[in-house]
Amino acid sequence: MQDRDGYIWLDGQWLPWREAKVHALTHTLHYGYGCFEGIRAYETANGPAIFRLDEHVRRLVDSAHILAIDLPVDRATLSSLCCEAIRRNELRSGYIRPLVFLGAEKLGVDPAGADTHVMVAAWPWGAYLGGNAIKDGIRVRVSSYARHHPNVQMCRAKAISTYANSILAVREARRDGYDEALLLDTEGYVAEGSSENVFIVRDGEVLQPETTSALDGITRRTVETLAREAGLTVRAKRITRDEVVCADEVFLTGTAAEITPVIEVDRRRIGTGQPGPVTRLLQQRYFACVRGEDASHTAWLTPI
Ligand code: PPE
Repeated sequence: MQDRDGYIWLDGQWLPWREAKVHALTHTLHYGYGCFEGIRAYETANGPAIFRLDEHVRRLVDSAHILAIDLPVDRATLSSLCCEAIRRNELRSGYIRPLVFLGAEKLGVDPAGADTHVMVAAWPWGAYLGGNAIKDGIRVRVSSYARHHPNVQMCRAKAISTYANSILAVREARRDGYDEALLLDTEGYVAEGSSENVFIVRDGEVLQPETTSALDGITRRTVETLAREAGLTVRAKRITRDEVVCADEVFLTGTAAEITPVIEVDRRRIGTGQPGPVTRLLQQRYFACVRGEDASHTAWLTPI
């Protein structure tokens, strides 16, 4: 990642990509305290546009607030930096990564005295879970690791530190030959994927976990709206792992993973073993929105 052309915004300036560096004693590098966002820009007929930028920037500000980190930049500045990251790097589509971290001004767990730093980068990023994942679906295992309890880490924040949990889970899943992990919460109910929210479909009803431990995903919220507009019932409830394996359809949602069908969980086939009709319908509607082809949702796009 480090050896590329392009520009990264770091603490007030656009630096050449290779020069956007931090010191080895950076507080966040030692203790993982900070937060970030993951945002996609898509190619539309009118040039690149960022999908649901306001919601992502708002979640970043909320994440910082949850962590009690004072941001040195406001929402409007963050939004314009995201647009500028696409523009400066001459991307037609891409993934934008704003990151808030604490600096090398001091070490020791208490961050008092460490300055807040902000970085924004953008680069091209294709299918997150592999070339055919979106078309053919993926195989998932229930993780032996539980998703954070909300009193261990406050789970509405997209906090850097929560991702050690995601990394343990995804490495375990891949080591065992699966594509992705599905984490349960500490009570044993379905929470989410290592970097995606999860939905199941049963008898035409779209169900999502009623959980306080999953990230409040923006793709999840988009899918909820699109499913309702398609006349489907969407409901949040506690979901158990046996309900997942007995579902007609299962899919994961996330900015990076978009809408990825799950065709197998713990070596049990889901439905027909092929991505199902509800998943396909929601994929179609989602991709129409992000590409600016759905006139009723152009408000979700910020043209660059
Ligand atoms: N849960 C987790 C734990 C998560 O990381 C993500 C996004 C989601 C749910 C879905 O949220 P949303 O993107 O708002 O729909 N994961 C981001 C990071 C992926 C990465 O590898 O980095 C993403 O999809 O951008």
